[in-house]
Amino acid sequence: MKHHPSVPLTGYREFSIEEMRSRLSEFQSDVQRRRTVRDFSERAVPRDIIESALRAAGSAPSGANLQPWHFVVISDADMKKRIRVAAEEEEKDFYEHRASAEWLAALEPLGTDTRKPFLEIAPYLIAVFMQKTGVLPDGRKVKHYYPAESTGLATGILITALHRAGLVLLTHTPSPMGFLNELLDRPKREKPFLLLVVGYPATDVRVPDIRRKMLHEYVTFVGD
Ligand code: IYR
Repeated sequence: MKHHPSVPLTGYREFSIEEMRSRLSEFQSDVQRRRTVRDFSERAVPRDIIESALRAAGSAPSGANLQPWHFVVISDADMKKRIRVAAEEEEKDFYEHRASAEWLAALEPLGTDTRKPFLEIAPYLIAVFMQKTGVLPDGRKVKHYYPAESTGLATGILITALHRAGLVLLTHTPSPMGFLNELLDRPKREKPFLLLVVGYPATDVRVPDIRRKMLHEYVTFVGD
């Protein structure tokens, strides 16, 4: 094998099978409590909480370790308003023209519509961008590999970290999201991936009465 620079795996920790079970049981029930929320409180969240969660997200595996993601954290009231106006414009077109009857029927149980007040009410919006190409420190442009998979993995860690911190989120996908490049001054090589809405839930918030699939419905084991 060709030589490549390496270091010892100092961060690894092994647990007994019992510890594995109890750590996973705690993690699983904590993660399973997560619900997507659409009604937020205006209550502020300290910025260091968001930063810590983003540090966790930045640990995600990525194609060729090129870390093809960029997160824009928005708390500025004026920018939140501009994002709301642009998103509602796209959503109006979506709900009134572009969405198929089948899509609208699938959304019915969620009760979503063109109004997106949470974009102004929640203390933080996090715009996630996927970089199809990157720029090296010397200015050379490089191709990124598996940018969607990598950015999805980082976003999953971010959502889990913020949930574990006791915050709620909405994974919002105004479509199309090109307006985010313009408003947030991001280059064309970055594609908007998702808009996360983050904060505390509104008092007495309610969520759709929906169920999650059982393990056997989404897992197949081959072997013991
Ligand atoms: N982007 C629209 C519609 C929408 C689409 C899906 I798929 C959802 O899971 C929820 C909403 C909106 O945000 O309202």
